[in-house]
Amino acid sequence: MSASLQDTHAVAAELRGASTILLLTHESPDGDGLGSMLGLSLALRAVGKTVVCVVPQGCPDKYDFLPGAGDIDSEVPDEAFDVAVALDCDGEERLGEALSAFRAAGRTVSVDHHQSEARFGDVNWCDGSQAAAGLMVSALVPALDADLTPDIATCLYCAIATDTGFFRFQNTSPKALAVAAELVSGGADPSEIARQASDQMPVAKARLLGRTLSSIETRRDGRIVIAALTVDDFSATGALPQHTDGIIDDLKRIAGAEVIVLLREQVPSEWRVSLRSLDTDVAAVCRKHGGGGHRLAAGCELHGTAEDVTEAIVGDVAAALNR
Ligand SMILES: [Mn+2]
Repeated sequence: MSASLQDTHAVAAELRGASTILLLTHESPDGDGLGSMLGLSLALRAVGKTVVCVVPQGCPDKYDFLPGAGDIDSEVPDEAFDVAVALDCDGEERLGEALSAFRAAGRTVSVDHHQSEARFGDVNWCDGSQAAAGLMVSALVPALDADLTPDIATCLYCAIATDTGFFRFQNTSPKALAVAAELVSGGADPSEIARQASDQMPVAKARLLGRTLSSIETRRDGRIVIAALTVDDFSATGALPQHTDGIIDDLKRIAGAEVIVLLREQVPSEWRVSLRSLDTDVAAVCRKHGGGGHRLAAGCELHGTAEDVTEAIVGDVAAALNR
């Protein structure tokens, strides 16, 4: 049996043995985290488990269409569950406010596909070769003896589609496409999921996108593109932090850009820095500043003026570009 299959069965065995299960994902949850969580919750409920899904900040509006999204709790529960599962979390601190509830469970499980170590559970299935956590949950569904329903297929298709940039990023593997095809056969609607999770945006986000595009600076003959959003940009547009989701991917469309740096000021002088690259290892740059992520998509948090933070990151990015 392959290592991955062994891990699938170890996680499935842990879930079968539980009667109450808490499902969690990372802070500022994305389509992969939410789709994986909701798809797994529907499969577990179908085989008789009591399941609670918690997102401390609540489900971002754009993912309201996912089946089961209305059942997500924003309150972190007091009771201890038999098993808690962290999905798509590259480190237990990524659970944010839900970390205490995770730790309080009888057994803990981590299912993750980031490159950095996510082995913080009693049972861990961490596989950096998987394009999305949704692919891993797609394997868990049959391992739990649950049927693939259209609702589960919708959640898992959304997970895989969003983490592969709707099948355009480098992680778009034959396996990602094959599993997505199975999910479409199982009732997922690719056109509707793309419309909900990617194409449409609230007007506040459109205004924020406008400000992002006007803030662009370039370095190294346009190979590095930098954009910054300040606290003022959010208050002037009425945009929420969740509205930055996907904006960095729009910046990747700039011709000649090899590394994109997006700075978001969370509170004055506290910056969330997101990096995307075509080839340069930006996870290494972010690890140097206490962050992490994937080789081509990573992030960290820094304190200071926009200028200081930009210089600190751009210096390291420029050095990595030359390597
Ligand atoms: Mn993911």
